[in-house]
Amino acid sequence: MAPPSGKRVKGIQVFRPFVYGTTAKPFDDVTNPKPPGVPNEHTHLWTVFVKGIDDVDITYWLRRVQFKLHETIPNPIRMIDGEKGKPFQVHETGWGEFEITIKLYYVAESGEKPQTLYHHLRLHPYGRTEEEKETMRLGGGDIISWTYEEQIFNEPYDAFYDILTSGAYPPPALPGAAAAGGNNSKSGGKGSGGKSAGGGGKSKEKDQQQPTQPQRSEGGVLEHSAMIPLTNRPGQPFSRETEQLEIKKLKEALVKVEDLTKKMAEEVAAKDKRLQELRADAPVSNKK
Ligand code: SLL
Repeated sequence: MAPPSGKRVKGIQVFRPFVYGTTAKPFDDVTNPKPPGVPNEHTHLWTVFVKGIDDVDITYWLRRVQFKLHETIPNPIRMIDGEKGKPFQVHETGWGEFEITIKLYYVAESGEKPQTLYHHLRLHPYGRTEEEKETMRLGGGDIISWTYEEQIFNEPYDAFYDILTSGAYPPPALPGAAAAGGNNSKSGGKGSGGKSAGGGGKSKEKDQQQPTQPQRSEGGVLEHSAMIPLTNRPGQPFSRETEQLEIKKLKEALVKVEDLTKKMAEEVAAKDKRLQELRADAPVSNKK
């Protein structure tokens, strides 16, 4: 593809958050029966995806995504063209985990070459404890492996810079959202500022999974912006809230490490003292 005419905007970096990963669901006769035609040995239904944070549209910068699946899967190379506001995704069934190659193709105006990501399809939660394994499960038992990522456009071309910064606006309401009381009921219109109407109940720690009316996350992530939500909502674990929790965990871990280091140093000092005492007491002939 020919590079776009025009200049690059010097000294500017624009970033856009996005999420990629897999969600897998084991087949079972009650909640997830195997559809007809699915081979006997297949144990899971799974999805691999690339999407905007809080499900906002990313097709204004990402044009298509190629998912390269395992060779044992029929037609392993899947090219998915962007549809505004929809995730780029592939649904499959299978029995084994493997690495998926995800190639991102940017809009022509960007002049950017495609970029490749790698993602391990996770079908089985792992961890030392049940609790650790549980963090890989959503409420419905789905096994998730999701990654938050930021796409950086370094010194974008003029025309692409204009696309990226043409004004942020509220996203449409989620399908099935209550007509009134949603966080971002369809107010439409461009550039109506950062805040969204209150609405959605404050979510609790981590991703809580009670079935609720689908609502946008608190914090009003705008389309065409680099915002991330203030709080989580079911299925949307990447937010300032999560960030704060991670920071808290890191701080607590740091205190623990400092504590251990102090204790260790005390032990070493005590042992050293004991060694000096023993040396002092030892018969002269043993001294070197
Ligand atoms: C493993 N190295 O041994 C991996 C290979 C392959 C997964 C996993 C086949 C699906 C189909 C399938 O699930 N392949 O037949 O459509 O675990």
